[in-house]
Amino acid sequence: LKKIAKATLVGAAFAALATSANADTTLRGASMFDEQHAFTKTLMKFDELVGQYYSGDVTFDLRLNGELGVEKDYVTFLNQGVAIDYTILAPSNMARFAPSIPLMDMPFLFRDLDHWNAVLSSNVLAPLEKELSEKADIVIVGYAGGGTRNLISSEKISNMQELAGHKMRVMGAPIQAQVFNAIGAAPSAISYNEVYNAIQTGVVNGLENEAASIQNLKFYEVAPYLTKTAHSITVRPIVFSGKSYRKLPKDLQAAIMKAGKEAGNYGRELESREDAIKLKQMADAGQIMVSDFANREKLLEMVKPVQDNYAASLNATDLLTAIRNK
Ligand code: MAV
Repeated sequence: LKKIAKATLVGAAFAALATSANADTTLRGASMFDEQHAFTKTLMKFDELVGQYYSGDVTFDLRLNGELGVEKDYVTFLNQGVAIDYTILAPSNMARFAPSIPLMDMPFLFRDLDHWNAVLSSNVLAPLEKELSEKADIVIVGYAGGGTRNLISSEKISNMQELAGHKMRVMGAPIQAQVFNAIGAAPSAISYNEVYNAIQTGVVNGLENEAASIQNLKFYEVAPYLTKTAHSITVRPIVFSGKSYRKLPKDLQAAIMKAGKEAGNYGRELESREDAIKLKQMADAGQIMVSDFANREKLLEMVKPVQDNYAASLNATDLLTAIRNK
């Protein structure tokens, strides 16, 4: 529990008279990870910056280690305006509420970090933000992420043959399953907090994830083979519940927007920089065995029509082209 920005001591008598806009506001956040993970550090930076930019009193209650569940739960909470006010979410975990939002984190969307950076520092994703706000009542206040997702499995996978029929967990958005189907794997959507067990019991033989989370949640214990498919560079919005946001004083809303953008930049720099370091730490510790994938270019080719169809089904072909052309 983190308390900051208690700048002034408000006397009891005054406090009783204070309007709700002046009264202390507590904002609750959630992270699936401990203090070491880039998402937690980003949310803590967000708290700190809001405290700095807002002249009133605001208290942050950031719950870690999945105490309040996983992203699939958080998205429901934010939509309903209960339990939490803010967090970081994978767009593919918001598909139920806004079907086009996973377009921003579908596999093989970004060529490299430069492309990813160019997209995130432009406003090309604005139409998706609008849809999320209208359909899910969730406000994007910044963009974190920057991890590169690879396959991680209990058996070695280094070519198309070994990938064929590979039972793997994917995030809940249909486009995720479609992409991994298209490259020959056998994906199933499983809740993130059940994945470790599902691998241990052989329900699936692996997942796809980025270094920070593989390390934090120790997925390597059950899936020590990491295959460098580098199929996604993560886009992870810092999100606020619209229902909570609208209740806040205008100057606190402004502080949140400013802090969100800056905390996002901080998080992206941090996670993208640490990605290779974390892979190396796990490899050096003998926790993962890293191999390249023989035909990465081929995967890209197989996936492109799936991306095109998905965008077309959302009337978002122009948007996809704009992202690709950044
Ligand atoms: C990683 O922990 C993060 O990218 C997180 O945002 C995702 O929800 C999670 O993977 C996942 O695969 O569900």
